[in-house]
Amino acid sequence: MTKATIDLHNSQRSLIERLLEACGGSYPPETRRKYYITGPQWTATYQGQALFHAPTRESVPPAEVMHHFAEIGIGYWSTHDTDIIPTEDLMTDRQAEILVGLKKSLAENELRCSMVTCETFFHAVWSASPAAESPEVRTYAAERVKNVVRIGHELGARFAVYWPGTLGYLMQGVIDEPQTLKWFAEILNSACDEDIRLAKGGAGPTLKHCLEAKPFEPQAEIILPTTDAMLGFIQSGLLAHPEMVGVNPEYLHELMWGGAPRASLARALVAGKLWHFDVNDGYRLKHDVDLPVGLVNPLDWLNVLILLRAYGFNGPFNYDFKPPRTTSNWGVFKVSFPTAIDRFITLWEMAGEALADPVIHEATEALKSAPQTGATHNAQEIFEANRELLTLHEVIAHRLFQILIGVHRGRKFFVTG
Ligand code: 3MF
Ligand code: MG
Ligand code: MG
Repeated sequence: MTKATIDLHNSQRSLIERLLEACGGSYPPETRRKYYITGPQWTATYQGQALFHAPTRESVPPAEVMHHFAEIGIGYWSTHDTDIIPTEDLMTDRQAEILVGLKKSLAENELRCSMVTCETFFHAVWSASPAAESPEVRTYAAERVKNVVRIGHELGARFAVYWPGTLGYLMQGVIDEPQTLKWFAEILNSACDEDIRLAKGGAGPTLKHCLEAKPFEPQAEIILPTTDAMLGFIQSGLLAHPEMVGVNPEYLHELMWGGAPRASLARALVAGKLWHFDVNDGYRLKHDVDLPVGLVNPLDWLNVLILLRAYGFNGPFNYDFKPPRTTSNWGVFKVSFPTAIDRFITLWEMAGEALADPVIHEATEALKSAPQTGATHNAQEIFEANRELLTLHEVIAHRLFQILIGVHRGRKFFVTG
């Protein structure tokens, strides 16, 4: 880069810093660190590439990512095996050396590794999925997930996540779906068995193994497309250790099939399987844009966090988003991560305010103590007894909007003319 370009970039950065300062509302790193927020290596190093998009950024090595996370106030780091170890070095002595270096960087930055995940979608070996017809591919897949479990213990992680994005097909009828599910279960069973073996050998408690669903992409049709499908799969009888396996829903993945994320989360909660949550934002029935949290559906996000707070889920919130490709490398750490975290914290605190809000509280209680007619066989009479009370649903929805825009804290709009 020429000196002129460097000067230009510096003056553009000053402008962005000044405008961000003018926005206000940012939290200090100590505050951010109080939330169970995990920063993925792959989010930080995402280069802006896509099927029709060339990269716009440089990749960022783990030690540098950790340094930025520490500065921002992100307390936890998550990673795929291949984000940190090239495929050809996995399960070799080189892997052990890399892990020593990573542990050092984690310690230097006072960061903890929360989650490890196995890349079973990118490399050509997965072109027919990890649960492919070829026995050797499946054996390799089992070795890879076992290795991820070992890496998890080595780095002190508590969670392992599996996103079987290639478990599906582009062309109808070419794979045997029930057989694929059985093969996939065998791979997960290997991971759990390895985990039990390590735990018995003194490696500490077993990890929480979490399945992540996405309805399409990279396959056209996915065999386990939703969090509900994952919950069904966990109880299918195919898993040797269903108690070790839960789910990692991703906010946008539920919207992509047209679901309501809050309802999907509720179903995982009542099943006792909501263990991990990928946070981001995007549009219903469209592709996986992975936008930063709260930029598309802030009201829905407020409601999601109300649900999670009400039912005691407080993380990990894994920042599985893609910093927009218009954002620079510098911007990823100066703007993308901090603003996404600050919006999350604000929404989380607002969710607390909603739960304590006297209007919502009184409305909810009133609905629950509706007049009882005793006419258990008379539909019309029961309905009439509630007729006016049910208007409260709209009052609650209105109040939630007011909380989102701060009316409950005295914010006023003066419309003139
Ligand atoms: C793809 C995803 C993945 C998974 C990751 C964790 C790259 O849409 O969401 O992110 O979250 O593989 O297992
Ligand atoms: Mg996604
Ligand atoms: Mg995800």
